[in-house]
Parts: sequence; structure tokens; C-alpha cells
Amino acid sequence: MNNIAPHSEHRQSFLIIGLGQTGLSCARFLVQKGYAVAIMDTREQPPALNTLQTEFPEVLVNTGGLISDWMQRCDTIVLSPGVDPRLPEIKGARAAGIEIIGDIELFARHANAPVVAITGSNGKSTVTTMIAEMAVTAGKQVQVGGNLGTPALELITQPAPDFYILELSSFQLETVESLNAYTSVVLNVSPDHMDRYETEQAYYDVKAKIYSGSGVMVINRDDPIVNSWSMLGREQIGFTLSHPQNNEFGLIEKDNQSWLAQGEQELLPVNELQVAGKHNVANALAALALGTSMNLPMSAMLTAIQNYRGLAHRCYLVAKHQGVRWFDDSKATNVGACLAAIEGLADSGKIILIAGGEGKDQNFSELTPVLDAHVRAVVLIGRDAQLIANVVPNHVLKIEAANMQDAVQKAQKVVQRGENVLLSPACASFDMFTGYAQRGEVFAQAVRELIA
Ligand code: UMA
Ligand code: ADP
Repeated sequence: MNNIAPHSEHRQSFLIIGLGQTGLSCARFLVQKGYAVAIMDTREQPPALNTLQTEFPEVLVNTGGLISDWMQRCDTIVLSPGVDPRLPEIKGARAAGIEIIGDIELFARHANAPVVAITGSNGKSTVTTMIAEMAVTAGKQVQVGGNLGTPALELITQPAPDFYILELSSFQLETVESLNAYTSVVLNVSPDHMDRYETEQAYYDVKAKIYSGSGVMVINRDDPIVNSWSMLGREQIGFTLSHPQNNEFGLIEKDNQSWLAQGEQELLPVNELQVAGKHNVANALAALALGTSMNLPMSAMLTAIQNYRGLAHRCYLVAKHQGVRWFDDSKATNVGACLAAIEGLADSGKIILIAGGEGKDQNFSELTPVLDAHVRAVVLIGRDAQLIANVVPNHVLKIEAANMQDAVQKAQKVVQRGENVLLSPACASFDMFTGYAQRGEVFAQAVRELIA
């Protein structure tokens, strides 16, 4: 038996890599189960170090680097999602035949209730919270988490809930083998995290893992890549922004308005949704399809969806002042999300876009036609501002800003009554902020100061 942790001679030994939220949740779970546990992190001062040492002084910890010897001597490595599996030490452990899993695989092995699993390049948190509200309205007990915030292993409760509802990132899906979700969805795919994957296809292949097993497949019929994954012989429910086929979910036009519909049955006028943009209509249809696969009553689902007000930092209306609307879409950390936000607001006036940050090796050229059609000025912030500047069409104003306050002030100088200012950066935020939430808050604060 391997021996990386004290007294581990007769117990299975786990080496956790990463001491953030996920690593801490894995340590709590594995120690409580009686396994031998050690932890490493490449950072000198990982965020959960103090908590871990207070709760489990006996757990062996190494910070500031990875020790290959420990990795080769454990039974199983549990990799945190932020850790790139291409690191040479991890490749070495894999080559030596050490089992490498992640927290979601551990969760899958121990979950005591059906799992509803949601991934996609964009819309995950929105759909996860929509479906959770539908299930609660239908009187179900649910536990909700994953990439959304609460690590999955912290959700496992006794007695078991009716459903676990998990938002899963591609990073988390990389290390999943036996999820077998009761129902799952890939909402859409578009390039993201290109600093982590060699090709777009490699990123998409990881997303497709959510469908492995025998559960219901919820399929976006409008996304040709996702639709190509639908498998003969598997139960599936589709959704589309077009007229629905068979008994699937989609949109129908009736009495001069657009309705959410199942087959030919209209369910709810689109204009009764409180969330803006076509992308949120797609999210609502996806949630209805998931809820149907969970046998939730339609009346409860429609009540929940009508009451759903959206999450902060997702096309969130921060202020309306002198005929100008200011939107915080800080969660748009990739090109696909930024495109959806611009197109979603396009019918309500020209846009002054604030964009930029850490570009994650994305190709920004897809922005050009949409900027061309709907955006009057782009205010550029952050490390990769120039990469976005390169794709801005000539007739669209380009304005450089030193920080978020400067960006908001410069946006105000150019915006005209009837237009929208949209923070939708198409980039990660870590060059300037602790995360997308702080970026959104700094934006909202700057807007409030400006209009005070
Ligand atoms: N890191 C190191 N060295 C290490 C371990 C981590 O440098 O040894 C760095 C990572 O590169 C990363 C950061 O530390 O930049 C955090 O990584 P982590 O794996 O420790 O992260 P956790 O604190 O466990 O949070 C993770 C998710 N973070 C990531 O996937 C980067 C959180 O999603 C998630 O809420 C949490 O688990 C609970 O499940 C955040 C996220 O940004 C919101 N997700 C990405 C996204 O949505 O685009 C995928
Ligand atoms: P995720 O959890 O996948 O990051 P969110 O629900 O938090 O997704 O939304 C993040 C951003 O993605 C939103 O601010 C919006 O700009 C965009 N978005 C949301 N839903 C969709 C969708 N279905 N298609 C494309 N973009 C979307």
C-alpha cells in the first residue's frame, strides 16, 4: 500500500491537488470517510490553507510547488478544476498509472439522489438557477452547486434530496468518468478557455462527456455541434428558438406575439419573461426541457419561469438615467457571451460597449460584424484591449480607458439619449479584478457615482 499521509498503510490514500474551495471540500469529504489524505498546491499561500490547517492539522500539506514523489506514491490524485492537467508532474503521474479524478467524479461515486447536470459555454448559471426554482416551486427538495459556487461534495446530505442540480464547467468534466446524470444538457458551445485546450474540438469533446451514461439528453437543436451528439436509442428532449418539431420545446407565433411552446401547445408569451434577450429565451426553453425530463408539473415550471428575475452581472440593468440604460454583463467572459448580450439588446438602441481584460487566447474576429451592426463606440480596458481594438470596424469609435472608472466616464461622454452602455467584456477579469463579480460591482459603483 502506498504511504503519502501519516498512518495510511491500511487505507486508500488520496492526494488532492489545489487548496481552493474544491480542494478544501475534497479534504473534508475524504477525511470524514476515513481515507488517508495529503494536499499540494503550486501557490505559496493558497486560499484555503489556514482553514485546512485549523480543521485538519494532521493532513500533510505542501505549498509552493508539486512534489512528483508524492504524486507517484498515492493511490488516487484528486485534481482541482483550476489545475491544468498538462502540467508535467501530472502527466508523469498519469504515465505511472496513478488514478486521476476530480471532485465531480468523487461526487458521482457517492451521490445518493438523481443528478441534473448543466454545462455549456454560456448560460449555465442562469439555467441552473432557473431549474432549481422550478423544482422548488414544484415542492421538490434540491441541492444546488458545482461551478456555480458551492462545491459539489458539500451538497451531499442525509436524508437525500429529490435532486442534485449541478452546474459543471469543462474543467470539472475533464476528470469525470461515471457521472451518469439522470438528465443533462450542453446548452451551447462556442470557443472559450483556449489557453487550456489545444483545439476547439478538444474543448467541445470535454463538454460532451456530460451526456455519458444512460440518462435523458436535453439537446439544443439550434447548435449543430451539440445536436450532432444526440444518440439514437437514448431518451431525449430538444429545444429550439424556431417552431418546435414533435413534442419538443420552441417558439410559436400566435396573435401577433411570440410564445414559449411545447409542440403546438403555447405555454407563455415571451414578453412575460422578466429576463432580457433571445439568449434568455433559449435558457428558459432549456430549463423547461430539463424540468420535463424530471417530471415537474408544467404549471409549477411556468410560475417559476415567470417569477425568475435573473442573476447579477448577467445583462443586469444597473441604472436608467437621462434616457440611457447602463447594463452590467460582467459575467460575459468570452466572445460568445458578449455576442449574445449585444444581440439581445440590439433592438433597443445603439450600444456603447465596454470590453477587454484577459483574452484567454480567443479569436475576437467574430465580434466584427456585430460591432458593425449594433455598436457605436467601444471603450477598451485591460491587458488584451489591443486584441479587441484590432477587430473594431473603422466607423466604430475606439476609446482607451485606464481603469473601470475611466471607462464609465468616457462612455458617458459619448453616449446619447436612447442608447445603452453595456459592460460585456468578452474576457476574464483577473488582470484587473479578483473576479467577474468584483468587476461588475466596480462598474455599478462608478455608474452610481456618475449619475448621483
Ligand atoms: N491554482 C494554482 N495552483 C494550484 C491550484 C490552483 O495556481 O495548485 C490556481 C488555478 O489555476 C486557478 C485558481 O488557483 O486560477 C483557482 O483554482 P481552484 O481549482 O483551486 O479553484 P476553486 O477555488 O476550487 O474553485 C473552483 C472553480 N474555479 C475554477 O474552475 C478556476 C470555481 O468556478 C467553482 O465555483 C468552485 O471550484 C466550486 O465548484 C469559478 C470559475 O471561474 C467560478 N470557473 C470557470 C468558469 O466559470 O469559466 C471554469
Ligand atoms: P455561465 O454560467 O455559463 O457563465 P451565465 O448564465 O452566468 O453563464 O451567463 C453569462 C453570460 O453569458 C451572460 O451575461 C450573457 O452575456 C451570456 N449568456 C447567457 N445565456 C446565454 C446563452 N444561452 N447563449 C449565449 N450567451 C448566453
